[in-house]
Amino acid sequence: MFNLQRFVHLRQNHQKSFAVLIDPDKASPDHLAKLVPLATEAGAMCFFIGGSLLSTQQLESTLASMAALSDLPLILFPGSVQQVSAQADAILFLSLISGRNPEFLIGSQVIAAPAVRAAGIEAIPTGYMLIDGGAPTTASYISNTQPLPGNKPDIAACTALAGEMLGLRLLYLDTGSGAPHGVSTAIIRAVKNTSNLPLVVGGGIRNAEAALLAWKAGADVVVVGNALEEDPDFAAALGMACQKANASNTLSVG
Ligand code: 1GP
Repeated sequence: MFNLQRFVHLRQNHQKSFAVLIDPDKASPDHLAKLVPLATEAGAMCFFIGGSLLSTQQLESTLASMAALSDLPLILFPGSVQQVSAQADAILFLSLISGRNPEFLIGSQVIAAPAVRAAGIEAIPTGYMLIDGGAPTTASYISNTQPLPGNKPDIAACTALAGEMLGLRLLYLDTGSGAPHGVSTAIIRAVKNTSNLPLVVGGGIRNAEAALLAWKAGADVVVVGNALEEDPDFAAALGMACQKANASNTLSVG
């Protein structure tokens, strides 16, 4: 199944899942050897790999190590045009629709498109929305964009709808890696009620309760990076929380 279809399938079937974000700068071989099998075992749907600012040249070696440790899809989550690799299965082909910086709306995509085609990987057209999570993040600083206000669900909903009308296929709401707060449930709910696209939510999710709140508000996929960098064993708790979310969903849907 193509990777986009896996996200669509979750949304259509009211199922929840999670993705693990790997920042190649922080991914030592020892860390990967611990986290990747734990996340796979815990039921993660895929790995996202990338970062707003990569200061080492470890993307290729990280992908190679991960492919040897897990059969889960490796999906690039690029912070720049350099983060394209044929070793990945797919790339979130992001347009930063919360911002007004043309480089991240279309400029970088023009430069990266031939590299993605040459790599032969699936491009998943993704409306990426940075939401204010209580402090500036590397993502907002590097992209030179202002995040959407954290308390304006209506702006988030209209932005998501515009992204859908422009033909994007996936929405990603993100307060940015390490943000003090995650995306508010009001924003998740507003976007979910407005758009039919699969909904990915990340940034600042540090425990199972926060993940459950995001799923309950409407996230189809929750992304966790920092919390698993600090404690790979959190993967098991996240997997159990996801099973719980799916069980209660089945009850409410059925
Ligand atoms: C960031 O959504 C991801 O782009 C994950 O954020 O590292 O805060 O979990 P954290």
